[in-house]
Amino acid sequence: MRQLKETGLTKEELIHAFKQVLRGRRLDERLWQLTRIGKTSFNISGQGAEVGQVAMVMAFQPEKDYFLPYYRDMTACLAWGMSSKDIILGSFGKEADPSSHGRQMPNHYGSKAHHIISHSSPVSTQLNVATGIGYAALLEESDSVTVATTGEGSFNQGEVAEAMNFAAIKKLPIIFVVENNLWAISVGTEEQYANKEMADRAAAYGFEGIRVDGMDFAECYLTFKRFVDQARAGKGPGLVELMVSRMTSHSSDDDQTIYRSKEELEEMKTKDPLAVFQKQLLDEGYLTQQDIDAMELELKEEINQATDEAEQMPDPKAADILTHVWAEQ
Ligand SMILES: Cc1ncc(C[n+]2csc(CCOP(=O)(O)OP(=O)(O)O)c2C)c(N)n1
Repeated sequence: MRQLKETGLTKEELIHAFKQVLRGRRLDERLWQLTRIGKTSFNISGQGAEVGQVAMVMAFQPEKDYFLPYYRDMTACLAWGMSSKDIILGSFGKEADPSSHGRQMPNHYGSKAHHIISHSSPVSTQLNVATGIGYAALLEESDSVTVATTGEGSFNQGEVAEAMNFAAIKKLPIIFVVENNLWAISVGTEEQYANKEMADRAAAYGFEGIRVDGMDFAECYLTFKRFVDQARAGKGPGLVELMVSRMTSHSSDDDQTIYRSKEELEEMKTKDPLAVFQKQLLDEGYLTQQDIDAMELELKEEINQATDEAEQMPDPKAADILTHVWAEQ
């Protein structure tokens, strides 16, 4: 694993990165609790992908770049600028939910203020929208870069080929990201694809693809930084395959112990990216256990307050259900 000093990031930036990872994990745990006690209807979780997601976001400039996340990207959306309360408002489906004012399913993150574009439920369609945004950047001579994420199962959708091909032809400033957690609901990789790596597919379109270990913060950050710099300089798209794990069931509606072996689930616990990143920061002298305890306390208070405030906000009115669904003319 690469050392954190290789990133060139300051101590403050690395501590900030860890806090975003921890915030993502603790907030997701809260979202699960809310489904279990019947206060919310659904959760789909990015536990096991947080370190790769934060490293990815730190290579972009959220004030000018565009992010098209998929449903496991809560931690990435927090790192991009959304707040814990923004996320919980979406889980409760409140009118103040910035993603869709409670019209969409939870976990379909969006925030106009933050250049985060909410995705449709048919998987991977956000990649084509990203290509459109990248094409607009080219026509407008803007130096913004667009990033779109998806899962490895979803990466087999036909429209992904169209998005990547057009992006390559026009040398669009887009980073395509596959978060490969080895499972598409209950379907393992041997039934999803026959090529070795998802990253290999980029070469077929004429651009570079690379696979990175989503537990290695420095490697992820430096890879994204290189791709983003290239894209911003007009050198075209890149593909990053982030190897992550799915530490939970697919969603709050299934039970992964039915289709994953006990051994696999036990082994995964030893590869928790939060624990790995925390240990690295302790070992390399960026944090003490005391710092982490204080951060835990602060996040607990933040998440408790965000939950209470979000729960008390008004629900959407039935009579207004068709507003915010289409663009106003
Ligand atoms: C076009 C389409 N087909 C099927 C589904 C149902 N579906 C939702 S998530 C999912 C699995 C996606 O797996 P993967 O891309 O590996 O992402 P992961 O959930 O593992 O992160 C499926 C089949 C859908 N939403 N859209």
